[in-house]
Amino acid sequence: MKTYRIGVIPGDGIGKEVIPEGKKVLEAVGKRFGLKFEFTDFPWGTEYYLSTGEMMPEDGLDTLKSFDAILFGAVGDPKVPDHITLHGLILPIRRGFDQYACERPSYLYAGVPCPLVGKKPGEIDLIVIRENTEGEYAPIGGHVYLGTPEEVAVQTAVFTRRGCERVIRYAFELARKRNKKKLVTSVTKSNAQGFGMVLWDRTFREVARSYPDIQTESLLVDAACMDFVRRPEHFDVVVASNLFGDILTDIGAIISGSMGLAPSANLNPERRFPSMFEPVHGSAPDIYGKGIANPLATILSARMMLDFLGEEEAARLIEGAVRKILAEEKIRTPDLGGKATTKEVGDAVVELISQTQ
Ligand code: GGG
Repeated sequence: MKTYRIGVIPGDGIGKEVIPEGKKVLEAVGKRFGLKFEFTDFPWGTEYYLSTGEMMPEDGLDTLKSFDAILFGAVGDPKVPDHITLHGLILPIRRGFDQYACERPSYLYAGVPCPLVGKKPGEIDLIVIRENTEGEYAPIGGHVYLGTPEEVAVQTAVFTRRGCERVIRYAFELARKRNKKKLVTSVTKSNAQGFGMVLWDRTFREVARSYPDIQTESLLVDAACMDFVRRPEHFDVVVASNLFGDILTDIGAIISGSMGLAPSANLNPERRFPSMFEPVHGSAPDIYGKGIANPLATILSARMMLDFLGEEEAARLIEGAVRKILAEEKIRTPDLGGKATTKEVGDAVVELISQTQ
């Protein structure tokens, strides 16, 4: 029996509620395909920080290195400032394991209410590739005269030719593989950010020359946000910096029905390190503890994990079960207008997976 070792970090808030559903679904699909998932849970996150002073142990990356993949929930808790929790857990993993390509698909499933008028199922079908290791998230900067009227804060965005080139190339390869509109849209704000983002734009044009079969366009981020709402059906593969990719994918999630349906894959495409799979949503302290968080973003992230591990058939089974549940419009959490609990939705996916011939 093929065994996959999965490091699991539920993290904070609803991360702790949705991750058990993701594991449950992986186990169910494993039974169907003769796959064994050995899960190792790590209690890292804000509670861990409050008792130890760090979000994860110093040797956390060494511990995770030997796993085949990482399943991550969410990070963030009102008890601790977000920049501490984010920079203490998730960002060091993304950077430390060189997970430079973050795939974030947005798809409008049948049965899911769309806030945009007149959109049909499948009409929104785009994928944002978010640069995941540098850009505006680089931990470079500082304060002087902290807390005084003279306080100064400097925050530096980092764009390297290598960093831009590899993520842009990844986007082009994906557009070829998807074989849909064969369009790659690059998003920057190079009229204002005249150094780093000009380097990005130039690199985009250079890489594009190697892909004559793929159409290209470059948009400023404000225009891209507008078009995500006005004509999302236009897009295929979108490649953007760390911050812009993050912002665009919240729009992508909400126009396709809910943050609770948006999965992501933080990939080290060369497979030198484990890749990490997580819902796009955060820890949602406003609903944590009610048992109503939508687990489908996590379940679809588990599906992306299986795809990356080469278990395409198992991945398709999860995708099919999710599609069916959404299309039936019966069992759904409140974000989609239903009354089901997190566990009930997870159970429904498991049941479908177990029954499907
Ligand atoms: N599951 C993703 C998560 O916990 N996100 C919290 C967050 O605010 N992340 C910021 C980011 O990914 O840039």
